[in-house]
Amino acid sequence: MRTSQPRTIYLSEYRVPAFLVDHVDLRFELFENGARVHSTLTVRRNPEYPGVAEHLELDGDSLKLESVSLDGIELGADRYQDQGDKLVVQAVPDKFGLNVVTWIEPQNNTRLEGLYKSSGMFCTQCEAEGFRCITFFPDRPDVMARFRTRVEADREKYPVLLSNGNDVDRGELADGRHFVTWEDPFPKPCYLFALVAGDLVLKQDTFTTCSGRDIDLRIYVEARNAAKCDHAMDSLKRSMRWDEEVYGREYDLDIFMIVAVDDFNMGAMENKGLNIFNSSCVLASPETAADTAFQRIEAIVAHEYFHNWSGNRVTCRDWFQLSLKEGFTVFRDAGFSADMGSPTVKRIEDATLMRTAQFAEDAGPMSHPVRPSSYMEISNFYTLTIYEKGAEVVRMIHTLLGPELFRKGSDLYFERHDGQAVTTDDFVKAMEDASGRDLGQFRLWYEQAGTPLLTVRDDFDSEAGIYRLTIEQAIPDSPGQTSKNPQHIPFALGLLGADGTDLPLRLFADENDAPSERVLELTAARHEFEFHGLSERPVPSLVRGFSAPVRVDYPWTREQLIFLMNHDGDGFNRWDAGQRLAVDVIQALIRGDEEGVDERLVEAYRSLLSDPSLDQALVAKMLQLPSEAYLVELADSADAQAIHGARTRVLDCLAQALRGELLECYRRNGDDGSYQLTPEAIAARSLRNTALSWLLHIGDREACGLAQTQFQDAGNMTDRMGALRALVNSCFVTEREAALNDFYQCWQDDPQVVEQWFSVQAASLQAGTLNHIRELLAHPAFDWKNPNKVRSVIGVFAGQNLAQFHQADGSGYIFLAEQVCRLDDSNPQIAARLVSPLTRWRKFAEPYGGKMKQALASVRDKEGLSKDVFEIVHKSLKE
Ligand code: B3K
Ligand code: ZN
Repeated sequence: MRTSQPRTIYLSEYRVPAFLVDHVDLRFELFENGARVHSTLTVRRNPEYPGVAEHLELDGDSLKLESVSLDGIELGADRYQDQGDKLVVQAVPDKFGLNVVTWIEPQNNTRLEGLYKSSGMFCTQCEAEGFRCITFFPDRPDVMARFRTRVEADREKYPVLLSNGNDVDRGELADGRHFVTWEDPFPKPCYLFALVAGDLVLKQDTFTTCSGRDIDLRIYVEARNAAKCDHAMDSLKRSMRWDEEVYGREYDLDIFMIVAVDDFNMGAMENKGLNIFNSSCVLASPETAADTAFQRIEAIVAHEYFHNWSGNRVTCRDWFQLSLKEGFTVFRDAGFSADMGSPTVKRIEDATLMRTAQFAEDAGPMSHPVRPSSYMEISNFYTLTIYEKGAEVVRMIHTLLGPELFRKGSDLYFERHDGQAVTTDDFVKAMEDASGRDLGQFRLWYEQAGTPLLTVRDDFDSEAGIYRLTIEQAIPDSPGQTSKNPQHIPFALGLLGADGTDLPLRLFADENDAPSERVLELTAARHEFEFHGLSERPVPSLVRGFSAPVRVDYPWTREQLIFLMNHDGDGFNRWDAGQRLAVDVIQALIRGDEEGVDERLVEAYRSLLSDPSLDQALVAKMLQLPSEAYLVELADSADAQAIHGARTRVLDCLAQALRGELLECYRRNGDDGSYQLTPEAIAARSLRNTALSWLLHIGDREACGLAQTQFQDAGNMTDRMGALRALVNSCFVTEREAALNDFYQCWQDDPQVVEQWFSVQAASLQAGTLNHIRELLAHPAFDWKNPNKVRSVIGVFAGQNLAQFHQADGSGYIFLAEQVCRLDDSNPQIAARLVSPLTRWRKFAEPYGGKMKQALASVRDKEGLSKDVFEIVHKSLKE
């Protein structure tokens, strides 16, 4: 067990830095057995610091200190203390140059923070606190400096040497070594520093900015991936244009670089001018990547690019403000993706992620506000709350202000704070100042955790023609927060007449030209709204477009839901009505209230399948049954096997009843041989693969033949994987084994495809048994040091395979606890991510909950537990 508890850091303890660094001069000598880092800092006292700091304190982690010099004079050991995590230089003058030389071992760095090696190349990851693993430095985002970086390495092994900014010098050195010097003219916090050294090929393009400057765009990859860069490059160019058009933001350096690395803890990183990407988030070809991967790549390339303004030019004052850059940038990338594809589908995907995973986080032991007030390990706070709820909060500001005033606000924000490190409050203030709106109460969205619950009730006075809607809001308690205040919630509403059209929403009897949709602003615990001049009781369409990240409790009847599915003018709410209907049917089966599957659900799905005149992108989404994870989230005390059983029964029933329609849908959406990424083409692939999977789910022989043919002949990975997934989840054992073997034989040299091969098995009800998962861990292609492999087997099994993970004997939990402990030693960030399914133990019924808790306790008791896992496990076990 850990002997000391890690320290908690509080927002209330924030103080401006005592010293500022104007300039950083770095020299890296890279060798096979380590790297020597020479750092020269130009330091001065911060005039805004209250009081006088005698000593300079720099952060460090796992560094071997070789020397310290002040203004060119080497300091004796009596002038400084190397405390491991701090270097304290005593009695420093007001202004000075400090030179520090450290030795590090990138080749042994398995945490993948700081400087490390991946597939033979050197690369870095500094956010949030990785720079301190490279050299001693004030590692906090409000210290912004200009960096000059010289990289020296063996020329043959590392022909490409990169860092931030522009390359200003290069040359040969003795012993077959060479160097390149990079200079970044923009002051930046050290978390945006990056370095890459490797044997990489370059894919190049140009972008001409709105002011006519030519930007040199470069994607660096290993030679074997040279043919997989086109989609990322196109996405980058589209992002650059979009940010100019929608936000008026022009790129500011002459070069923009992206590098793909195989071993990476997360998706990608927005280092200034030198984005580093997880290979799986940048490389794609139609043969090797599915539609979802293409869309993810487009979104992540855009996200990292957009950070150049929202994050880099204007950065965070401290890590409590993380959502300042992440929430805003997710909001920006969501707008981009909506514009590039189907806005309704994008909204459905975002709302699904919120309602399934973020609401769960918000109701669990790690629940925290969008601007947290304390943390132990900042890496644990790169959460759905910071990113996705943070984006929803910005989206609500956009809804309240309207697009023009929002744009005025973002212009003001960028102009006012360019080159600064600021807070979420500064962001809201800019929005207020530009719009004249008071967002005082709205700020509670940043301060209060928990998902508001809106209880909506209505009645209709047929004589007076008045429809009354009462809305009450309540925000549940969360760790450290009780008795919360009502929040300012934009509530988009429509009312449908019996003919399915939107009725005018008259707030007073003689209101002319009343709109057919209104955004009601909720600010109190209870509101009552009256709508006049109605001749019939309307069907309400509530929180259209998921206008706020809230839960809604309204006593919908199944008739109303079917009506909304067919008629709601808001595409999102049509989808939502279908989801609510399916949830209602599944929950009735779980409770045992109903014997069989309601015929009306079957008929609703029959109409979806049979009417090609409907928006097929929306239909493709509507056909997806609510996920097991969502059903868990909706349950008070989740019985994993009962949830799985009921959902499976509904799927069986739909597939049996709609066999003819499914075969017809499959044929109608056949592959025309071209691979396009339009919403229509994506929908067609989704529809044919959904049809196939449903038919294989009920063991349909004819469909098994179709799947085998599709698997063999597919011209793209979406269809090949669709067929493989259907086979792997089916009862056709021989066919499934043959397809899995075939697939591996064909793609074993492509790590990104092998990851998909692992995932499809780890998620499978048939193939994903615990024994099989253990076999996958022993497979030669599995690699404990590669986060993508770990996620594709262990992460998928524990996070997506409800029925196999939640075994009543607790074997799935014990397995996960073992793997978390194993990974905790080599890569704590990944271990802390993986443990999360166990933290939800309170949500599950017995015997699951109790056994999950036991497994969690076994992780808590591990020797030398990392700070990352410590924080999560202790918070989850707290009474
Ligand atoms: N800013 C990075 C995430 C860094 C995570 C550090 N543990 C990627 C992004 O959100 O764009
Ligand atoms: Zn980001």
